[in-house]
Amino acid sequence: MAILDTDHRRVLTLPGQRVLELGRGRPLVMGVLNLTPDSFSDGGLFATVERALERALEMEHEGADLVDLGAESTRPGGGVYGGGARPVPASEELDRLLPVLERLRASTELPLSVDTRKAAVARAALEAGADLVNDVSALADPEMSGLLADEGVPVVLMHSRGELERMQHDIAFDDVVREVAEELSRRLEEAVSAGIDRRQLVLDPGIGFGKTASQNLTLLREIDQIRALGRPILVGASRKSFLGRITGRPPAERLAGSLAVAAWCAARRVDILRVHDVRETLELLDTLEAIQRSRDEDRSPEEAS
Ligand code: HH2
Repeated sequence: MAILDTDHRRVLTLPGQRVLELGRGRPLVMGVLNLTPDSFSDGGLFATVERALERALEMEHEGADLVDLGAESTRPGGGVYGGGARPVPASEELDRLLPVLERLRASTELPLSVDTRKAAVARAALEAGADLVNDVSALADPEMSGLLADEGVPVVLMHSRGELERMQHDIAFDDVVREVAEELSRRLEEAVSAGIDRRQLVLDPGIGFGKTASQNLTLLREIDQIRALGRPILVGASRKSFLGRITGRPPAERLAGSLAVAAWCAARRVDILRVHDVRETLELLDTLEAIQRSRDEDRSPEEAS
């Protein structure tokens, strides 16, 4: 089996005739830009417009394929996360998001996604030039699916259960992989029934959202079963607390664990990796790809044909 598979090309269509090509041989790297005071690993770091712009352009320079702007922390409540993030009203989310998004859009063609659960925020972000919507609630806002069907942009549907505030208190799966796959499949079909183009939908198992550390590991181990739903897969495991359980490290020191997950996912043809450490993740993926390519180049012409 090829480590980095090139036979699963798919295209997400962005506004303005632009595309995101998936399955080109390595996962795409989505850089995280948290415009929040309270995100679990980097809250407050990019809280000024200047600092946020600088980080976004730095990620572009490092080779990010897209950048995900989030202005509300989605840190779940309970367990290692304590009380969870404070929900913010749409007006506050927009006050954090729009000044950065507008200036970023004016400076780069890089695909920009908005990480939001609110249709009002998604609408304003798309008007300001966002290209895709990353919804960790998978269309819980009743206005969201209609908006996305009309806009026709790519959408990430992430698996989670229950309210963020209590999510880590109420964990109950008999078979985490089967149940996540079934629930994601239901959300996928609901999205399609609501008029969203199936070809624009990306699925995400929601690592860290209402799952125990060992359930997160099981989902990663069995990620092929989520891929079997037939849509591109995004994984967001970067710096998450299950990595801290393994390595004993605080969020900002979980690079090695995050890279291990990236390598695992690349070998299983995950399409998009949502990461804080863009440069290091790309160096890892480039190295995997070089090993793969060297094997192809070493083959004799007969073997390679
Ligand atoms: N994880 C976080 C936020 N958004 N989106 C998707 N699709 N998948 C994820 O796993 C995911 C996500 C949480 O990470 P982060 O943004 O770093 O923290 P916070 O929510 O505290 O801002």
